[in-house]
Amino acid sequence: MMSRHSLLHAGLAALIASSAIVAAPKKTLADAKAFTEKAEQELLVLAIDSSRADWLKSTYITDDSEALSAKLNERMIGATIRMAKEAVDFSRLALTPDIDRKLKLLKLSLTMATPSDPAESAELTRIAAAMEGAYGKGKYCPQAKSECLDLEQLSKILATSRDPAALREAWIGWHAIAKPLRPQYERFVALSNKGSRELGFADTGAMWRSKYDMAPDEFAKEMDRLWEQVRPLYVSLHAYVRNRLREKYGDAAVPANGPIPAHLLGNMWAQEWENIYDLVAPPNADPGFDLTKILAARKTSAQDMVKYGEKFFTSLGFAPLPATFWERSMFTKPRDREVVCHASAWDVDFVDDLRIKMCIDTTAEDFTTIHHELGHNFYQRAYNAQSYLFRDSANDGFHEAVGDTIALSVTPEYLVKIGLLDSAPDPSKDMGLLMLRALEKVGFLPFGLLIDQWRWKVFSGEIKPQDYNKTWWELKRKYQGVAPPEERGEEWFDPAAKYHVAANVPYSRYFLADILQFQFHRSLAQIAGCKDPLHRCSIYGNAEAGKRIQAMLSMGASRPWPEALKALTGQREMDASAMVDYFAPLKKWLDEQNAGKPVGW
Ligand code: X8Z
Ligand code: ZN
Repeated sequence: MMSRHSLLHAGLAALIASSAIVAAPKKTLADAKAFTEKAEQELLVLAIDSSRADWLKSTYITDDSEALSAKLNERMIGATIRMAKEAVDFSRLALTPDIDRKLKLLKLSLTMATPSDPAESAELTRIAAAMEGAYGKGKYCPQAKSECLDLEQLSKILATSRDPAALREAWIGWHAIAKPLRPQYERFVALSNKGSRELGFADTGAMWRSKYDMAPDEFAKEMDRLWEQVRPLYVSLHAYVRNRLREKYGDAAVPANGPIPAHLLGNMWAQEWENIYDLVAPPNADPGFDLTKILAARKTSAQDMVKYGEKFFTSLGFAPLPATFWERSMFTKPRDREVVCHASAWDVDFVDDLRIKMCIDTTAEDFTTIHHELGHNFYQRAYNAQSYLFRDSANDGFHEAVGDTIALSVTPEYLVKIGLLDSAPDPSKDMGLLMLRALEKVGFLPFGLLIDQWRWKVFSGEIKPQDYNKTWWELKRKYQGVAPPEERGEEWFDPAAKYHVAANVPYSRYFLADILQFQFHRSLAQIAGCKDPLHRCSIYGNAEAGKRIQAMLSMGASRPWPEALKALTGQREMDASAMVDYFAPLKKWLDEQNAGKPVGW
């Protein structure tokens, strides 16, 4: 029989066993602060090691660089997950807003969570490194010729050839590189989902959607809302381009009211269409200049092109890039080793070790991409005084939008100012200028949306591995209105022929950036006092605009993104009306051209 005394003890013991909170010494706010500081210190060291190895792997792909980078990435991810789990201890405390936000960001900082099982964790990071490496090394070797073609060469064919057979061959040739990635991708999905679930997310897609200061489902709705704002613009452009392509390639090649064949749009993924400008240019509205030709005629080097980009930022009041940027960046494709050419911007020490990695070609397209990359670098440096967990953008769409916003200021008037153009075309050429921009920016919208539509469903299990390719093309057709150049069955794995799928980079950020950059541009043009149509406004040399950009960038991730957006634009909501306004004259013109012709697919 139990004495009263022991009964009491038994009760207490049960209580203690049922609640870890009571068993552990009570955590205080001071503990939370100390924990966060230590976590930031430790993670910074691990992240620097990981980014150094990642740089080596990306600029010199070998089995060893791949293995080392996978290992250091694994170490960093493992530590982040351990700390995110430990942070649960503080969840019942009333934390300061900063610590509360940091602990949330800790849990959200990964794009790939590894499972706690050590073998699975190692396997996942190795697969991730191997898939990116395979993409980087990808080549198409036409049997007829002895030389193999890399993505840059194949992309050049897509951009410049007007021979449907050559376009088709280059398209099919590149897409074959993704075929062997399918089993790895399938395993990657299973393992990364396992890691995400251990962290408390439904799956990896839900983890990605949780990064926007709102519930994951709400974010999906936000994407749909923005798409509905711009969809009519895309549909008008699509119909017009389809008609012009019918004139060029014939009615049999391009259907009157069906999807456009993906290999005819000037880009390997049909994601940006500016390379077919010559085929669709409004009659008599040619912008009057061709930046690619100007850069080539002047024998502009890759470094010169980057210098032009830097000069734009310094004209706004940003400090010049550090000497190490010029010493350590990779601007051109090395002749004697494999690299990941896909352009990227780095901040290796999270302070000032800024670099870009690009295989620059002397084209207008790469001129824009350079501005894009430098936008990342100037953002990274602007938030480097924040503590480690806040050294990131307001949301990832902001990171992608900064350089593009600057590139919107690359107007003819700006090119005249920097001596690349003799005189700016008069307003009669506006339709040509708008068309060129629309092919790039409006053409991109549905592509920016659909990649993660596919991946979210892959991660949630709604799309099964046996349907990977079929569902990919269903989404391409639904959103973009494009079709593959041939029947693409499940023997292919076309999604991984796109860098961000093979390298596991979330893509919704580019859709957001496409919209945000016009919102930023409209506000900045107003701050700079520009009274011209938006597409003729450049903020080059405007200190006031520079200050407002700096104010937003220097906040890093310290506050929810609506506050950062407000700092620059005064608005707290992402809003596509700036983009719609920018292209309004073109939309009117397109609809006139499309009158009486089929629209949609
Ligand atoms: O990946 C990029 C940048 C690096 S963050 C070059 N972009 C997307 C792509 O190439 O698919 C920029 C536009 C969209
Ligand atoms: Zn980017």
